[in-house]
Amino acid sequence: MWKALQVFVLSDIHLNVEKNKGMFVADAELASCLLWIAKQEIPSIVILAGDTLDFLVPEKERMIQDFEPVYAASLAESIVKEHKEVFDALSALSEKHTLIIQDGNHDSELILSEVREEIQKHVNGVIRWMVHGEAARIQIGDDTLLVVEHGHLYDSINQVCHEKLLQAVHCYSRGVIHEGGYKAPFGTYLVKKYLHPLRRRCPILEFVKPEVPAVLKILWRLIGWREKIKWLGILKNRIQVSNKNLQHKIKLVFSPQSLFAGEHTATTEMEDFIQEKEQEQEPQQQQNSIPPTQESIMADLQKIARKDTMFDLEAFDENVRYARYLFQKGVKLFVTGHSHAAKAYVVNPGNPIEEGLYMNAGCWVRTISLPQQQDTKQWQDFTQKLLENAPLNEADYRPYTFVSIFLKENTVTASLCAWKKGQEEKMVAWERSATNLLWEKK
Ligand SMILES: [Mn+2]
Repeated sequence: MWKALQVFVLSDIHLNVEKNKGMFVADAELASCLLWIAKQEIPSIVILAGDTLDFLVPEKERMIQDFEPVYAASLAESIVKEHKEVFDALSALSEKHTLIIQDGNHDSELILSEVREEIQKHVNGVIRWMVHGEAARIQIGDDTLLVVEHGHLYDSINQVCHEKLLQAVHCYSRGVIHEGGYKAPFGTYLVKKYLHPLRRRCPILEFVKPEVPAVLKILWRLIGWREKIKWLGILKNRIQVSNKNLQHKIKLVFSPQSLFAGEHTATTEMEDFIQEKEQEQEPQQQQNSIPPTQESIMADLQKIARKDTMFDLEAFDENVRYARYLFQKGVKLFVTGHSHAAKAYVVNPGNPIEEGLYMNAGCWVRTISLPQQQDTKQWQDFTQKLLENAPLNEADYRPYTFVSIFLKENTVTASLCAWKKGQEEKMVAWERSATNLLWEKK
């Protein structure tokens, strides 16, 4: 376990082989943020909490396999080269602060030592790697235990089987091919097989958020009916299997009697999607003959906008179901990423034993807010711009975010910050003092 007076968490940066296009376009902003952290006087722990690199964006248009060790190191080299400014800033930061890099579902390749070395080469300080899905535990002051992890282990379509992945690495290191051993999560398959090939035709796929429902709905209009049937089957199966595994894993660790008492009845977005598609009256073949139009995409997005809580900092997200169990075990602050949706709220408020602050650090990927009004003209303009890949208004893009935590005079302050015009802007801050021991919004 680490101890620290100050911690910064950045998640879901998604550095990939592309530069100034695609989902990550924030080289200058990120570098300035990292240099600002580098200049902090208090020696700090800086955690890049997963999906820092994105190995799913292919270098050339090609179908990539579940796990490609040979290709991964050269891809890492290209990524570092394309984002030199960012790695220079990381290097400066690592000389003064403790730099931890955790794995996520887009950079499971960090499990390979040759990939880590490729990154370490460009960073002067020692990088502390956590690449087997484990969480980081950090003690802040005497009373606040912080846990940080990416969060993909709680997401049924993006759960990585770390045991199988490690077996694949064992085989690879001996020159043996691990046939049929490791299967990438369904989300990875979705990105590799559909999202990347289709994004030329439909560029909005890569930055429309909330990611899962919006992308699925648009993809749904672009794929054939055979695939639709196959998808529903796979999605359902994945959810059942992973929910079972996860419940089992959690039961082994936490007190079983309190598990899922009425909480697991909440359906996930994915389950809603499956239900909606299964209930649709139209025969699937017929659906397929209707090409996606601006109207149909607009209608899908409007539906999503009505339920969109992506940028409501206090809207519950799915990780909170698991945060509760950590809080019962004495964790006071739980920080994740993965969903790209920044969050900060207290779970079980006022209960000195089970209370905890849950935060999602958000992301550094270009994301857009869907219009919140019903105004048809505004929606038409918005959808048209999206489809033409034309620049949107400044206000349509959401800010890049991170979490900052520090101890001062026996009080821990945890803030969700936006990085705007080279400066930190606090979106919300919570405090927990050694005398009060409960989280209070500042
Ligand atoms: Mn992720």
